[in-house]
Amino acid sequence: MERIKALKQITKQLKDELVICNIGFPSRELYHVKDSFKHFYMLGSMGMASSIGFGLAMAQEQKVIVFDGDGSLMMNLGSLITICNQNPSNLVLVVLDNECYGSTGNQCTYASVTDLKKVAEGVGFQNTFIYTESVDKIDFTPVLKSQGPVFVHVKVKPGNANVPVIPMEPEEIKERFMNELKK
Ligand SMILES: Cc1ncc(C[n+]2csc(CCOP(=O)(O)OP(=O)(O)O)c2C)c(N)n1
Ligand SMILES: [Mg+2]
Repeated sequence: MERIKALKQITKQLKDELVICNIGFPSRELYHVKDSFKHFYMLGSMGMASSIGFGLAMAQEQKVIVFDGDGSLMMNLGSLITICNQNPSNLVLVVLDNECYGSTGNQCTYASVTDLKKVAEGVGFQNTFIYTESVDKIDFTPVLKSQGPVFVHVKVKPGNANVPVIPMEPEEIKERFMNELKK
């Protein structure tokens, strides 16, 4: 399946978790399939979704779902080590792995060779999941039942959906999200 289908299927199974989404098309697609005041679309800072999600998980008790990309995770791989050792029980890190920098034209990453789930397990993640490209329906129940930090590897086909840019300024996205957190 392509990234947008994985986002659609996973978000359908979420309730009111906080969501941090990776830069570029993943955020555009998530906004298109489902928008919420509980979504933070991270525009600009490639690699930082996992770190932002981690900080947020440590700072409060609600469950945090991070949608990251293979290229972005590999740009900030140290984040995995910090997350694992700090052990936030309310953090789920989902890596939508299309083996490329999809948002900038599908340039290959090393994810076709480097197995990111094995990397997470090597770092020490106890709860990891894989949904391979052949999976047609993502059952997210076991993930949501697992104690965090959880690492979820979703292999997706390259391809960006034809969806428009998010019609909000970054400041607006940030303020909307922060106001929601203060509730
Ligand atoms: C530090 C930095 N380098 C490069 C970019 C340009 N850039 C934006 S998104 C992106 C690709 C992200 O790839 P990945 O995390 O795998 O997500 P995908 O788009 O494939 O879902 C790149 C290279 C950036 N925003 N910041
Ligand atoms: Mg990618």
